[in-house]
Amino acid sequence: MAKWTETKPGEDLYRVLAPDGSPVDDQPDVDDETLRRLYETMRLSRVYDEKMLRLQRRGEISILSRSVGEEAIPVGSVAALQAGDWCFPTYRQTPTKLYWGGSLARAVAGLMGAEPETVDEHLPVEDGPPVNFSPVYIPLASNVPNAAGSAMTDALDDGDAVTLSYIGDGSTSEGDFYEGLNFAGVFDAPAVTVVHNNQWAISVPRHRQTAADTYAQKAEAAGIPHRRVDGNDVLAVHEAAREAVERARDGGGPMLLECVTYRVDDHNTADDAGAYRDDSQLEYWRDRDPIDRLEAYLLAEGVLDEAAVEAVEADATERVEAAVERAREVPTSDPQRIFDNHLRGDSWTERHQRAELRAERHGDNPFVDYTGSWAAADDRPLAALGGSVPDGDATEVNLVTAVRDALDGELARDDSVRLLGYDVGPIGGVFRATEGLYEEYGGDRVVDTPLSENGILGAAVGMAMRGERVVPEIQFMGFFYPAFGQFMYSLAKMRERSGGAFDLPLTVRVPYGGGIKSSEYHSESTESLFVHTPGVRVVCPSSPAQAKGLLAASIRHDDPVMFLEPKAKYRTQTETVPDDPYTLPLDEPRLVREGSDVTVLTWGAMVEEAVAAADGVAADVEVLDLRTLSPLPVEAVLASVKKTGRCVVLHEARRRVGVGAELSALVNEYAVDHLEAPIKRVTGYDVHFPGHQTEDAYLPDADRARAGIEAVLSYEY
Ligand SMILES: Cc1ncc(C[n+]2csc(CCOP(=O)(O)OP(=O)(O)O)c2C)c(N)n1
Ligand SMILES: [Mg+2]
Repeated sequence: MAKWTETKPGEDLYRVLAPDGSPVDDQPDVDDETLRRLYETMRLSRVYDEKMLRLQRRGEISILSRSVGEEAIPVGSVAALQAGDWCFPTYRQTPTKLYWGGSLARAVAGLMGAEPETVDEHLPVEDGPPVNFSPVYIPLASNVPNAAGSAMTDALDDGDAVTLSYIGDGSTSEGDFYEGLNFAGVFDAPAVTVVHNNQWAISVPRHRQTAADTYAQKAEAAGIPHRRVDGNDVLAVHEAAREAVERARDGGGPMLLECVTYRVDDHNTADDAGAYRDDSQLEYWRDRDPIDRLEAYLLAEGVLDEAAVEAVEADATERVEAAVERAREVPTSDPQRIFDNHLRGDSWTERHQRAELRAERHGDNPFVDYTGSWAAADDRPLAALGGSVPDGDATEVNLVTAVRDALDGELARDDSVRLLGYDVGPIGGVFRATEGLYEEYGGDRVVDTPLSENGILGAAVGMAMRGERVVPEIQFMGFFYPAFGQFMYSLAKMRERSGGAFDLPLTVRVPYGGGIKSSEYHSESTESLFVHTPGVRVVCPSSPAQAKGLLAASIRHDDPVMFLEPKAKYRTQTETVPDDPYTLPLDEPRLVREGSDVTVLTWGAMVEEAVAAADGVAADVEVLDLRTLSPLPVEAVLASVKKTGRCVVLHEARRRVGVGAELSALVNEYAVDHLEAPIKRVTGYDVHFPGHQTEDAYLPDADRARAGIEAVLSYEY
């Protein structure tokens, strides 16, 4: 197999110390205390990495990515921050947290696979680092849009924090990188992005990553100034980062630094670089080791002597050994921890699955509803669920106006509420759901963004991490797909992966569904993709009064919510809606119509069709508007079906592996004894949403719903 060879970096890099440790020009402008701290942190990181490798070889920790030979980049740059700033590292920048006094024992316990909650319990954080750290990012480049959002918060709120993020050379090929830079550029946000260029991305070298001369020049396209730095010279990295950070803090906007080093190590402990890399360069790079370089300078300048150097090493070794001992004392995580920090509240699903996990270990009957009976869990009658729309002054409005009024109400009552999206500003949204709000609240609260669904979600996550209550809009559900990266990696997972440290009080508004004779991709119903994902609540209103109360409740909730608006109903229905803000309870369905012969489970635009169908059959039809699709209101569903013995699920989305399939499976597992007929799904077909001439053939309506209800009613075993 041919092995790759990479070129040595050019001489255009900014450098303070020559490889032998002598100053290139003037004496560096760094005080002795900082010099010592830079040196001590790099040494600590090196000792830690060596120890972790030994633990990995012994099977005490799983896979490990080290920073050996590359310490100058994270250490030099993070040292440019000050208390209150923000740092978004990847797996390659462990030393960032070490510089700011992050706990070694917690880092080791994490590598040992302890769940974050167990670590918190047994190794509590006494004083967190004065710099704020996001969780370490594993999905490449996904931190960059979140960091942009964090920095946008300061740009929009006149804050004075600076946000620093890191990205590997290979990861600059990901869309998230450019989307994040572009947002930071447009909002002139105080974001400093460090490209940690170690010239390899696992086995792939630079020339397969880009045809550009440098990684730095990628910032050019986003209008962001950039600089290339010798990444093995911690003082050069530090000085360049300090300038960039100061500039950003002073309102100068974002900057990108490309710090060039070389990965002298394998990519991680599962990798063998010798298999694809010509190792002839290793000697050159080992001669340029960043710790040796700074050490030579410090010895020459008398900042440290030989005894002090030895003491630094001894101290690092002692600290790492002590941390390993403490981490070993953290007990193995309780399996129940896997359920922690997904959604707030007491859902049937979580309660049931927690109990199931416990019971399976004891060999209990797997068909048991482990939550106990409906009556035991909640003895309210179905009719009492879902809350009620309050009395008071009210106006007849359509659904899109109700959405707008809810947004208006929340913007007025809470300064941390901010709308974000494409066309949400002066034009008021393509459906006019934000009409007049830009004029009322200004462009810093009703924020038009670049055209990038993934960027919108990524920035919204970063803002939410900073405590903003963000309401991003994705223009059409059919154009949500580019945002799935941020949806899965950050939005749905941030609370869980941070052990509950970060809430994301985000409500993503997404107009969904067909029936408006639109063009391709403008009519999708992808709710099952969201419902399949843990960590997000999915809410879908069916009428103006429902939309206003549920949207306000979603915005006030601390979990991320996907708020699906049935756009076919935006202007076709009106209802008397209270003028003042109000909320309706999430996670509870609404009994639209009480009946005893058959249950129709439905939501959103299909509720109206279900009611029309029910009016047309000679039977007592119960219609449940589920309203929250994740977590599903399972108890109410089971209670209704147990009462009627028959069930139809009506939804607009495709059938296969849809929410109807899940409901059908739940009824089958926990209420099959009560069923007098198979469960019938009346849904869209398993095709791509058709063109507008044929959309009526695809979409379920009252007639198809009625046929389904009659089929179930007349079924005989
Ligand atoms: C989105 C995504 N794709 C793939 C991976 C698997 N992966 C982990 S590290 C890596 C290479 C990253 O290279 P680079 O950006 O240069 O960073 P380095 O590891 O060299 O610091 C890959 C492909 C991942 N973590 N995330
Ligand atoms: Mg790399």
